[in-house]
Amino acid sequence: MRILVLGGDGYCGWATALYLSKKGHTVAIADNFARRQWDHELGVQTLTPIRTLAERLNAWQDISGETIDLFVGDVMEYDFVSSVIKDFEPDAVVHFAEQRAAPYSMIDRKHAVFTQVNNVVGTLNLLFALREFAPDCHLIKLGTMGEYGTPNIDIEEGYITIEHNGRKDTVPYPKQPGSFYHLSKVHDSHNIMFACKIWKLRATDLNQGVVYGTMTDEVGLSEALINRFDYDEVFGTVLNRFCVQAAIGYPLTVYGKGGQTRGFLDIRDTVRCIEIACLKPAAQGECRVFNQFTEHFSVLDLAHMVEVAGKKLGLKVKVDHLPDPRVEAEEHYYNAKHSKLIELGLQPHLLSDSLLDSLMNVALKYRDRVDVNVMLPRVNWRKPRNREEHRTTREPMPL
Ligand code: NAD
Ligand code: USQ
Repeated sequence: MRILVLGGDGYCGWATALYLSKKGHTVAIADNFARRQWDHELGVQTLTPIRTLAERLNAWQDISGETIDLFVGDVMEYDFVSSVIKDFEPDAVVHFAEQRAAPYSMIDRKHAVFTQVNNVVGTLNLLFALREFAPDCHLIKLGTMGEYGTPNIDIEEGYITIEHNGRKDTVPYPKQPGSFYHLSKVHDSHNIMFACKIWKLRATDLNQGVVYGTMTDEVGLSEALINRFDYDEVFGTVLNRFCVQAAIGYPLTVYGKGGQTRGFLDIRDTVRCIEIACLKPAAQGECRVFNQFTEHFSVLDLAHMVEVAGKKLGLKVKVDHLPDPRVEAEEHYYNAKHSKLIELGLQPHLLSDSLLDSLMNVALKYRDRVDVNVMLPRVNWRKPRNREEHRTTREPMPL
């Protein structure tokens, strides 16, 4: 297949582009390197020393003999998106190219507005470009499990059948997201659903859980192909952060009680889920939704698992409870369905198997690069920064 990966310089996108290329698909990447710019803005860097995209693509060509085409540009520019679709003529577009950190979207007004404009406008441009130049192309869009929030009932895959005043209907599952970032994904989902209905586009909205790990078979082939591993308070996700904290003897930063429960998956399953979605496309006019995670854990479960794994490696791991900088339920019911990808052939990598090799060892290997100043949360959901605070020091925001 001809597969276009938007956001292919990022964490999920890079691993996916290599995986699909290795599988024999013709792959192209589009990216505007915004993510590298946000790292500069925040004064943070990935634990792993990632190379420039040009260097990585050359290394991939040398190692695999496969070429991945590169389009540099911003999906917020319609001319860019439409020209890529026209030039590359994809069978499938995998759309990762969004601002994806909840804390980044909660820094202040400017970051909230940027996140929603970047994400919603990029996706809208893509929908219009597909309608005009590639109406049969399958859109595979990365959404998030956080779109649903933490309702006190079971979470279905995208839609729920309800009976109301004696009548029955199947409707989109209610959304109660917990940040302006997560809200941007809800807006995207509605726009995609609407475009499929009116223009008969085909789309798969993947409500992905929190991804962990950095190694895939392809990324592991050479140091030159290494993927991002973020651990800072804005872009670092919880399990990746805990592993880095354990590797340097920093107390694990559990926010609040730690009963916050989320769906998680190994990055090796992310790339496989994308391939499954590509190979088994949605029908014309269909907007299907898959919940893309393999297991769920509470934050405290993860902290204890890291504690045990650390002990085996001779590390002294302490678990700390910080006041929660987010507004979220710290104890709640959580039961989300996630059977559709399994039914289509996904064989999950479970956390217990992969934690030590894939995560702790990477964290230990690069621990000399860790900046301890980026561990404490400074972004506060209750108190967005004002202009003065935005020109900030590295001091934690007062809670
Ligand atoms: P990332 O920040 O590592 O990668 C995103 C990439 O998109 C970056 O390379 C960035 O430069 C690019 N990009 C952003 N805006 C762009 C624009 N306007 N034009 C062109 N390129 C642009 O993020 P990631 O962790 O790889 O996440 C990818 C997608 O998966 C996101 O949509 C995210 O919401 C979703 N997701 C991620 C996770 C996770 O745990 N990482 C979990 C669930 C869903
Ligand atoms: N948390 C801690 N300590 C930390 C970091 C986080 O207790 O040091 C807690 C948070 O309060 C939250 C949970 O861990 O309750 C998850 O936080 P996270 O930063 O790992 O993940 P989140 O903000 O939800 O965002 C990440 C990705 C995002 C993706 C989402 C999937 O950054 O792109 O959409 O996971 S989901 O959570 O399913 O919505």
